[in-house]
Amino acid sequence: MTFIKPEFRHPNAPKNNLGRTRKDYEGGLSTLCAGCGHDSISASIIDACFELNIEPHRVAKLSGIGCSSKTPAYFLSGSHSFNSVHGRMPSVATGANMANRDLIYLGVSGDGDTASIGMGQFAHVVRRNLNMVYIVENNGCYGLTKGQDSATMDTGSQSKKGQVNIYSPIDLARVAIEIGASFVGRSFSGDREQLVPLLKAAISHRGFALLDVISPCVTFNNHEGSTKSYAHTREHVEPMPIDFVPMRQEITANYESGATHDVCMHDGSVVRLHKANDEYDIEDRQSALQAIAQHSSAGGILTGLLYINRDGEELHDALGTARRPLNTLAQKELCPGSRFLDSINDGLR
Ligand SMILES: Cc1ncc(C[n+]2csc(CCOP(=O)(O)OP(=O)(O)O)c2C)c(N)n1
Ligand code: SF4
Repeated sequence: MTFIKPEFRHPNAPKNNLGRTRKDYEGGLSTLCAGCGHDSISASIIDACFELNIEPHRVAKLSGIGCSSKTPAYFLSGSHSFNSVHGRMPSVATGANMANRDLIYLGVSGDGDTASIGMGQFAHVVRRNLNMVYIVENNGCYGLTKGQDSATMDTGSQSKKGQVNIYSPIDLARVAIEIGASFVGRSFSGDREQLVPLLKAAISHRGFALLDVISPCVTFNNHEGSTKSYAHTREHVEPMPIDFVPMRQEITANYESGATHDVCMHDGSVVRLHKANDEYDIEDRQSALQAIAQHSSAGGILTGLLYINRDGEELHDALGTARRPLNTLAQKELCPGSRFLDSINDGLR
């Protein structure tokens, strides 16, 4: 059977400030299983980029290998894209970002791609605070290779064949906070109301932003006994709702005073958090780690913006690299001549 994506769209479809419709942010037709959480995440990325008025050619999409890593083909067809090797997306992202700091880097990975073969690369891209959004589409299994357990599968979670996982899970959000990530959020593919503002905030953040998104695999890990199924996630999710107000837009929403907390980002945009009863300080690393651990040991899944550090230096700041993308530097700037080299050498004596 051949699937063709319909070209027709409503003539009065809403347009953003660039005069573009949502269709301009779509990609090819998805080949994932119907109902896969990854497709909902793609739809949220499309919404976030449309609403942020991002020109698609200003985005670079990067991924590893897996069903999740296939998804950049299904959004932003007008963007740059590189589908790399299993677990190696972070080094490709680092190289591309170092060469051209003017693009928005969106990395998409899976829990297998990140928490097993890619764990080493993940750790280093986090601690270097590379300016990128790193999305883990977390289904607790290796979907593409037919559902083996991944390292994020919870202890006691059952496979489709009834086998119980005996190992401790790796919580990527906690690992990332521990080793220096400057923005960490968790969400659920089925909660677009939370995921879209979280994506917008992550894109606006200057530095490394991890989004660990529970994204059920309907084919291999959506049964009773699995802790990454739609039913289990819906039942145990404890969302901290957020709004995102872009720079230059007035904050109009009116909430009861004391019930919200505004976090101002570098570019002037604002993340507005709706306080939960047990709200903690999301700008305090220890407090964030403690809150996530407490919710998880009580069987809950805390979602929302879990941690932010607005003062961290991103990699270009730390290295003092050229302000302009390397491909815009002319021969004269790249080779300023022997007198300039002599002055550098003199400065080092
Ligand atoms: C070097 C290497 N080892 C193993 C594989 C086989 N492989 C392909 S995808 C995958 C795991 C995918 O799992 P995940 O990243 O969680 O993505 P999902 O398919 O669940 O979205 C594996 C082990 C590979 N392609 N390359
Ligand atoms: S196998 Fe699982 S992860 Fe892969 S497309 Fe199907 S539902 Fe999604």
